[in-house]
Amino acid sequence: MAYFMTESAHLSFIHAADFHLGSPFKGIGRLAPHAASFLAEATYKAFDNLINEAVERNVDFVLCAGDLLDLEDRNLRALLHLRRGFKRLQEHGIRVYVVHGNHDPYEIMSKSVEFPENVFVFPPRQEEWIQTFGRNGMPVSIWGASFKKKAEKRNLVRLVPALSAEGYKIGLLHCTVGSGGGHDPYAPCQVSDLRAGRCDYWALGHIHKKNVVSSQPLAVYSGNIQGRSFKEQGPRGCFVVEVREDAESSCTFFETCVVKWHEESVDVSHISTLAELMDKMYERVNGLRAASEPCGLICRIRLEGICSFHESIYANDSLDQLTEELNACFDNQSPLLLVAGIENHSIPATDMEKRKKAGDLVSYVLREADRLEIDPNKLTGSEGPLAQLFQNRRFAKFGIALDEDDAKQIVLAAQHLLLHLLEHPDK
Ligand SMILES: [Mn+2]
Repeated sequence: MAYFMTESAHLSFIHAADFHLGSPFKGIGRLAPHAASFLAEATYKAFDNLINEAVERNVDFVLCAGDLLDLEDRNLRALLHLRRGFKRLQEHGIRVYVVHGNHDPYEIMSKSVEFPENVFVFPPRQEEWIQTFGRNGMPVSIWGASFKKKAEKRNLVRLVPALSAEGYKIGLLHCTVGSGGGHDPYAPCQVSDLRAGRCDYWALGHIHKKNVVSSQPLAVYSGNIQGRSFKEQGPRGCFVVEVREDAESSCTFFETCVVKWHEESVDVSHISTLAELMDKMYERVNGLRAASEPCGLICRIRLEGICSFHESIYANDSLDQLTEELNACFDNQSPLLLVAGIENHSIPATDMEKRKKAGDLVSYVLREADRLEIDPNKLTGSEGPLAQLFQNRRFAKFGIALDEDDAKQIVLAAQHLLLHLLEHPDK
């Protein structure tokens, strides 16, 4: 396929970030060999897609906004693959500008790899703008600053050189704008800093979800090129930016990922058996698979609604067996389809209010559960029923906190399970 530059564009470049080359996928448990090998290649293939796109579009340069790989993994293949991709760009006369982030800090990266000559890596302190030109001779100035170490505390935006720069100005940074939404708040800054920062385009990395932080000037997170867990659902890729002679710019997203993560809700209200549920899930997953092609899909199913066959869901690890069966239906298919699990959030059809009034032991227990004070802090505190889980060091790493709604859901699910166990002690 050939791409043609918009006629009026005097400059075009790709902005990408957070490749995390070679890093593992999370939250999918044990995998069949074909799935495991496909996923082991996913970040590399997404990176190859990015390089192909740059070559086909014949852009002027590629901006890489940090976390190109996870140095913690000490993955030599990832380093070599990165260098090979950049060499391919060199063969096509495409320049590369790089800053390093918390996963590939400058101090370690600069000792680990020698990039080809078309690659310019911004050090942690860059005093001057780098001058270059677009294809039609349009002057461009680029400035960036790498993380020196993992925990970068500086507000890097404030380091923009005070000296004036020529032409279209680009800032390249790995940083946290605002609160960071759950990412480590390294290199913190505010939108107001970016606005004051004398750039026409801020190419940002670190936040994995694509986001246009500001439109005037343009400040953009391109997101990561390949999602690696259910926290990173949907399409992943980068932006191609085209700039007109009057410095007016447009940015277009394109996908690079080879597999997408997706959680699908299935309403069980109009289903009465596990076999019907199986058919409905198959149909739904098959539709999702077709829609995401040529990209693969890792999905998780969330059962919702009022369920008339709750008993069978609890019995004999039904959900694990349904998951296995679904995966068997799509086994060895290309592109990859993987059902990572089925989560039950449905409510049993039993009339709980009526059941609570029956006057027997079960109804007494259910009423006692109703009287529980639902305070998330008490549930997770040192005396609470979830204390052991929340004090576990490995669990604590995930930084999960319960709000009141979560606490209510947990108590409600416990009531349903309790009802099931008391009425069917043999299952
Ligand atoms: Mn980062």
